[in-house]
Amino acid sequence: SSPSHFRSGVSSFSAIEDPAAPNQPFVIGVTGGTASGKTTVCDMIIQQLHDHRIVLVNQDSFYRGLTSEELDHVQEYNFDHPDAFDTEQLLHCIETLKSGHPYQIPIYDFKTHQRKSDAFRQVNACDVIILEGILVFHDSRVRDVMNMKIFVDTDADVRLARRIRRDTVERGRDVDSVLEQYAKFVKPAFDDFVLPSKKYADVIIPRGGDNHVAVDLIVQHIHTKLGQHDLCKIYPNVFVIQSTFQI
Ligand code: UZR
Ligand code: MG
Repeated sequence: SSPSHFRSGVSSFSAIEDPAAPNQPFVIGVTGGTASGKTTVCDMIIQQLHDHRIVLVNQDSFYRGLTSEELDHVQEYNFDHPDAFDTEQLLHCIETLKSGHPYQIPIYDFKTHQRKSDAFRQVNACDVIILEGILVFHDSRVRDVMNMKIFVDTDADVRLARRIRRDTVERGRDVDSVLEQYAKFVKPAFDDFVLPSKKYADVIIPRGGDNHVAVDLIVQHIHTKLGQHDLCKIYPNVFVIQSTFQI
């Protein structure tokens, strides 16, 4: 291969300086409005990348548990605001996984608005991290750990219809409360925080999980990038020599 080809492996320098550190995983961010099909797109990517070790990290897992005062006024609580998430902990999770160590992800219960006190989801070192959630593009520090940013773009009426079905069936809510919360918090936060983050996307997927062509293209790209990572593992010295030439 040509030297220019090898130069694309620059992200592996730190791994070479520290022989104990493995090659860093490829981090994909997936965002979009509520019920846009983020989870479906992630599942499709994971299925098609079956030959790699992939960890899916949901921003939902990093919801802060509500205090008893907040629970008393849960109708007033804005779950769609960036402050509802523990972003420091999310960053720590991604950094830990990137450095090749396992992490215990909290388990959040949408019915009680609490984290489970006695259980975690243990995730291990991996080749690919997919970070999914409504506000994963909001904080620049979170955006900066991503190698690829995907925005799932689905019409608001389709999303609301899905949201009603999901919250009533899976999250134990009634239709009136879902609609009230949508008008009061979900839609304004989408307009204020989610939609403006679309400009950071590398790829925008119309129609979410129905868009097989888009997902195929994304998977192709990830395969290419992971192939380059694999080259780093086989020829680590090439990168060191290349860096000397660049200086
Ligand atoms: P997705 N959410 C709840 O309904 N209850 C909670 O305890 C925590 C979050 C909702 C949240 C947001 N807001 O719109 C949605 N509200 O979960 C994000 N209201 O989940 O990305 O899967 O749509
Ligand atoms: Mg989801």
